[in-house]
Amino acid sequence: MLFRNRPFHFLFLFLPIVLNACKEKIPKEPNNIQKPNIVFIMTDDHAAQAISAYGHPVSQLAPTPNIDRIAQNGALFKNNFCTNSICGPSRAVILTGKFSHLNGFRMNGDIFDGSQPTLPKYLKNVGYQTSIIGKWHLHGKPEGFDHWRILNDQGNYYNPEFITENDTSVVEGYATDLITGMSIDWLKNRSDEEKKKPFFLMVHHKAPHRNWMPPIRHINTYDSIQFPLPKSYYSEHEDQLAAQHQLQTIYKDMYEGHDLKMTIKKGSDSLRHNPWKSDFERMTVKQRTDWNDAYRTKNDAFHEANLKGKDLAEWKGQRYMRDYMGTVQAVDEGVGKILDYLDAEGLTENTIIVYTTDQGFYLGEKGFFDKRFMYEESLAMPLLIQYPKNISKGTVIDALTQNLDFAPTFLDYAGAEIPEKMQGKSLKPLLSNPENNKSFRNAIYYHYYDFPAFHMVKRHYGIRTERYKLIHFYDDIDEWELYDLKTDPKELNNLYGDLKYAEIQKKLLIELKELQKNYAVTEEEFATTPKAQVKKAYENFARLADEEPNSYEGYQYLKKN
Ligand code: SGN
Ligand code: CA
Repeated sequence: MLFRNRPFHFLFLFLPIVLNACKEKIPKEPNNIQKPNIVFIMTDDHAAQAISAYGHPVSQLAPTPNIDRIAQNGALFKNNFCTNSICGPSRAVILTGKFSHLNGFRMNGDIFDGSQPTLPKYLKNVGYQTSIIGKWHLHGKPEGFDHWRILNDQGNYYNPEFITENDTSVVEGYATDLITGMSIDWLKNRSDEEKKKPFFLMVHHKAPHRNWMPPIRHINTYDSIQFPLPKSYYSEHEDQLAAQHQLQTIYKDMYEGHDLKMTIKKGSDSLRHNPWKSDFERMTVKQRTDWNDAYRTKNDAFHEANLKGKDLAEWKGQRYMRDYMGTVQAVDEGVGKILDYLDAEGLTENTIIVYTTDQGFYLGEKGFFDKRFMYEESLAMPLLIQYPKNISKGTVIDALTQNLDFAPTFLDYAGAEIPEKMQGKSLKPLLSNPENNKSFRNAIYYHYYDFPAFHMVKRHYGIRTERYKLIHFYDDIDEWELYDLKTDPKELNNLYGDLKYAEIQKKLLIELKELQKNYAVTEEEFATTPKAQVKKAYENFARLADEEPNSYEGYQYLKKN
């Protein structure tokens, strides 16, 4: 597990760690207003394209009626974005209200400095009872929580290990159902004394993260659905050098056993390339039998069909979508259970309920799975919030918002002071009056660092305004990309250097510099990786794929270079 999540951790020791955040003081405040409870439900890698409230065609074939309830009862954010599209960093931004370069957690594998002021600590100080259940992934013990029960590292879909203050133990069951159950139990078991306090509960699912293992009850749910694959499924990434070098193309880089659950031959349940066996070996005999029974017929049909070329690539896309949507279904059911519980207990009126995910995700756009790029699908972060006291039903927010804004928002609702060092803005004024959309924010800033690492997406930073996006890939290569999201929403046409856009390009560059200045980004943030290390990383991935001729992570790149 360690290797999977931090394969090149040792490469980054040269990066400076910014720890100035620790100096801040957390103010004490009187608890004199009726503070709302907060239930913050966050999944891992849930694309907006797979939430029916967002209206994407794919999601209409696999609707999420319970998640949608939150948008119906409250607000849906159409332009919410992360600052750094990867798990740990997004979580660190949410906890601190600061960009990665100030909270010190730039990429997976970093260690979160838990001594710095965080949202749960601030909330605790104004009288909240705080709890986190599920994925943590920041390494080290959660601080500022009265109660925590976290998944070990990335966590597993079946019979995951949970860590508490006292021990680490395997809990039998399906992760999404377990996390939902534990969250409701925590709410139920609050003592009378505790019930006098408002609560802040973070429900953090593993799903729908790779390797997309649905609960048994949903393995076959979408078998008869043909999901439309994006037009860009076979994109060759013209004028997009970093995209040409990535290793997250569904039909090239997915492991056929581990990711796609393909078997070695007809009649067999043995998986093809499966470098991380523990995901399957940890199942009970009964789970494994039910699992095999659910996949066998469709795997055998695949062998019968003897698909090649594009037919095979499309089959892989369908298998991916069906498994992904199966994991999403369990999340949606879990959200429904939590909403029902709050309704039944009469808690809905005074509870802010949030549904979000740590960053966006690709469902075949540009051929991709995973995230990391500043392109729309992975930059976007679904966000739905209900709070009947303050948010009108069916509110739609168009303003440019970010995960950076979550902590200030909750503190604002809790009646606490928003610390000056937090870099986000409270969303409360937007939620109570969406007319404030226009003046909220002109542009957002983004910076991704996790290279070389899984999927080999090069470091980059950039700016996105309502209409344009400018990106600079500065590590290993030195390439700029410019998109006009109005004429090219799928970002297939890189306009950088196009004379017609010269003025816009110039203006964006100035705005980008301005953002960096305002957000206190220093030169140190643009460290690059020595070529030899990059090469070694590609070789490493090629070796991983070597065991299987049909999946060739790393090969495409090595052939070209
Ligand atoms: C694992 C996944 C990668 C994924 C990273 C980061 N491989 O390493 O595909 O990009 O996590 O994901 S897996 O086969 O081990 O699942 S993150 O959400 O934690 O940032
Ligand atoms: Ca994630």
